[in-house]
Amino acid sequence: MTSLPTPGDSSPAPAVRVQPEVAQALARGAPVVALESTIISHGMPWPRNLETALQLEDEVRAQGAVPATVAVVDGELRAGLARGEIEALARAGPAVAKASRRDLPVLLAEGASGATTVAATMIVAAMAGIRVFATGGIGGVHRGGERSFDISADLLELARTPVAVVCAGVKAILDLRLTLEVLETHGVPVIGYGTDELPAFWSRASGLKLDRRLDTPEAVARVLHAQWRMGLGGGAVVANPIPAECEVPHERIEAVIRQALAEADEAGIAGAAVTPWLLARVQALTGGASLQANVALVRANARLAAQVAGALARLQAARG
Ligand code: PSU
Ligand code: MN
Repeated sequence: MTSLPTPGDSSPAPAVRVQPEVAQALARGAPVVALESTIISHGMPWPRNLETALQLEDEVRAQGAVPATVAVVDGELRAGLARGEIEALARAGPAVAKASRRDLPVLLAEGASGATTVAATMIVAAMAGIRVFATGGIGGVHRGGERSFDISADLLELARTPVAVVCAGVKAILDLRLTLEVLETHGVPVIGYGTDELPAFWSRASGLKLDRRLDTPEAVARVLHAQWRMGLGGGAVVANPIPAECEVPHERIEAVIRQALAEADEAGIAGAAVTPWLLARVQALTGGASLQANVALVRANARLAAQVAGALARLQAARG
């Protein structure tokens, strides 16, 4: 799991500071949904990022669940942020560190702050006891990943950490087929919510078949419950297609992605900077259209995640 004791060190391991409202919900078995913060700092421009982060919390609450936005604040792992803390992340934007698994120890040691990626949010959520998490798109295998080895740590986290990630699939800046292959290799269930195909973030369909389609939050919760009850561990992807009225035509996005990829190559962008750089470039080239779609799909994911968390809480109460 996520916290192995270090030999010879008897000091208490760093824990997650869980907001009181979140801790109370977890203690009484009520549904909680984790939300990530890289999407706030690196995924959307100010002030839309703050507006969206707060809307996501409202969406979760409207379904009767408690939101827990995750970040590292002054060297502390946090599940559940105050409004002022969310606003600080939103205002800082890309100036705040993008924190994935490998970055957490450094931030803790230095007492620094960071916006958590899908991988890091899963880790903090699992440590806090939160099982369901909503975001926009997960990281994956980049185009050309078979040569560059640029594979998001999100995929390996999904293999090891027991949190379900509700997302709108994978952005086409990535290689969707290779991403599915890596998830399959690592035994991560990928569930299409009301669809047989992997959604491609801005598009409802990608042409890539999934082997599992489920149509209700209860059905999704039953799979998660079975996975964890049998001790299989690991996470799951719940892929929820973008609302039809918000889709962006594939041809339009593809042209923009090709341009962004060529520019990134030209500029020598590498490592952790690649994903934020491409996301920002695609957003700039498509203007308001992709941002509006992005906001709509994350809100839909927050709603579905809250429903799944509710169904899971009912199952756990009934069966233990
Ligand atoms: N994909 C998106 N929007 C995002 C991200 C990915 O459509 O905001 C962010 C998430 O925080 C994700 C991270 O966990 O980028 C993946 O980065 P990398 O590819 O460097 O692992
Ligand atoms: Mn990468």
